[in-house]
This record gives sequence, structure tokens and C-alpha cells, in this order.
Amino acid sequence: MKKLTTLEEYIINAQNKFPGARGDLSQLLRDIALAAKIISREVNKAGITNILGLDGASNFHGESVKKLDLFANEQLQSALGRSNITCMVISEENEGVVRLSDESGKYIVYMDPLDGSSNIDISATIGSIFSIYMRPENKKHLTESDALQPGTKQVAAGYVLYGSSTIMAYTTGMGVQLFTLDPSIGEFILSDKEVRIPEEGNIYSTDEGSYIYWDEALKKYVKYCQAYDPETKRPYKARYIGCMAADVHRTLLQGGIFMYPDSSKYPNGKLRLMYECNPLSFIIEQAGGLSSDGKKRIMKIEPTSIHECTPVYIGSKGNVEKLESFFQA
Ligand code: FBP
Repeated sequence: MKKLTTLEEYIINAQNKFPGARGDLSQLLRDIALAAKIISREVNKAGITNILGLDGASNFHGESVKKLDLFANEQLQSALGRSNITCMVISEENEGVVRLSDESGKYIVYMDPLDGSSNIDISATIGSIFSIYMRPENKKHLTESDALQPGTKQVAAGYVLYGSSTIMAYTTGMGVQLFTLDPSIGEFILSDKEVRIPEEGNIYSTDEGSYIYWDEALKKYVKYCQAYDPETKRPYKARYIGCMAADVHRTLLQGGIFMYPDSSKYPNGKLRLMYECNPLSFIIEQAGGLSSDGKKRIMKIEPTSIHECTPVYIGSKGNVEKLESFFQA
């Protein structure tokens, strides 16, 4: 019988590798896992608990908010508020920073509580995404600008997928681990260790319905993916779940590229740098892949606002480099 390793055990073993560690980051990951279990339970019975559909309100992005968006936001914020470890939370659902624990906590957490909202009412895969930074040292009262740190400064990041099974993936800069929730025992169990993304893949993932809004370089790259050339396993397959966390998870396991470009419809792209693109870039880079805005590394972008967007091209090294070559041409 294969020895099962729970998330709890894995976190403690990893922490023990750092004799000086106080266990704060470990507790933070546990808090996020607890919220994920509660959200997973709600998602799994969403059709019969009146939690589907719109809440009726719009958020400050001008998007109509789903009831599950708010539920997930509340669950994650209350879990992060359990221990005095998080000083500030920046959420897709809150316009400004949310201050926790009289600001004495040492971590800043960015989150997209419910990613892929358009999939909620059709019971397709949705996710939660998180990104963790240290607070600046020797600073008592923090401002929003203290949360504006490049992705290279992340101390941990990850996502949870609520799909055919509930999966939690995270990195603390020591590779990528995947855990699968066993609802019968309420435990996340280690299911994949030190995951590596394939060097090259034959899957491209983007909303092709937006083709007319794209610039020529991207149109040429997608034509390249669709061209017939068995030697380079083309034409590639097109796959698009409509939930970035899920599309990037497939890309992590099967290789290829996920793209959400800037376009005449979204001049800066649609996806958020700090709580969608940076955390998923940290995961993919830790697995040996690349993440770019078409020209430079996503994690090198110096953020100027907590909700800013960026074009994103993320996935296998070979595919992202090929994409970038079309932008340089
Ligand atoms: P939400 O976080 O509001 O769900 O928005 C992000 C997202 O749903 C991504 O997960 C997904 O990749 C993208 O938007 C889908 O956008 P579109 O509907 O334009 O294809």
C-alpha cells in the first residue's frame, strides 16, 4: 500500500528543512487549504444550495458578481484572518487593500477567490489563485504601494481547482507539488511531487473568438499552430476551458501554451498581473516553463497598481520562445 502523505505532513517536513523557520508560512498555507475545502464543499453541491447565479451587485471592475465569488472571498479572508500572520489581503473582489490582524502580520496575500466565474453556472472547472509576499521590513504602517512588488519577490504561490476532483498546487520556490482532496477524510493528499512541464507541447489555448481584435503577430503564430507539419506535431490541438487556473494546470501537465493577449478589445489584456499572472507564472517557472507578456518575463514586471492587467503567454519553454519569436519578427 503506497504511503499517503497529507498536505499537513508535507508542509511540516518542508518547514523542518529550515531550522530557523517559525512556521508562519506553513500556517498560512494551512489556512488557505482550509478555505479551499469549504469552497470545494459548496461548489460540489452548488446546484442545490441556491449559490449559483448572480448576487445582483457589480464589483468595481464593472463586472456582475456571482454569489460564489463572494462566498469564496469571504471564506478565504476569514481563514486568513484566523492567525496573526497576514497583514494585508488584496482580492479581485475588493477595490482597496483589506487590512488584517492589526497589520502586525508579516505576509501580504493577493488572491483571485474564484477564477473562471463564467464557468460557475455550467458546473465547469473553476479555481482560486493566491500569491504571497513578505511585508517590507521596519515599516509599521503599510500602504497600498508596499504591496506593489514584482513577481520575483513572491515567497509562495498556488491555485486550487474545483473540477472533477479538487486539487491544490503550490510552490515556495522549491518546485511544484500537487495535492488532491479526499473528501471522505477531508485531507489533501500529495498526488504529484516536483512536477516538471514538458519542454514542448502540441496544445495551444486561447479564446479564438477574439481573433479579429488581435495584432498580426499573434494571428501569424496561431496560423503556425494550425499549419500541417507532422515533424513538429502540427497542427496543434486547441483547448480552452475559460478558467485560467484550469487551462494553466492542463498546460503544466501536458505542455503547450496558454495565451490571453492584449488586443483592441483589451488594450492591456484582461488577466490581472498580481493575482492571476504572477502566481501562475511562479508555478510554471518552478516547473521549468516560461511566462511572458510577449516581450519580457511576467515576473519581472514592476507593478503600478494592485488590479493592473497584462497580456500573458505561459507554458512550455519551446512554445513560449516560438511565440516570442513572432513578436520579435
Ligand atoms: P475571473 O477571475 O473574473 O473569472 O476572470 C478571469 C477569467 O475567467 C480567466 O480565468 C479566464 O482565462 C478568462 O477570464 C476567460 O475570459 P474570456 O471569457 O474572455 O475568454
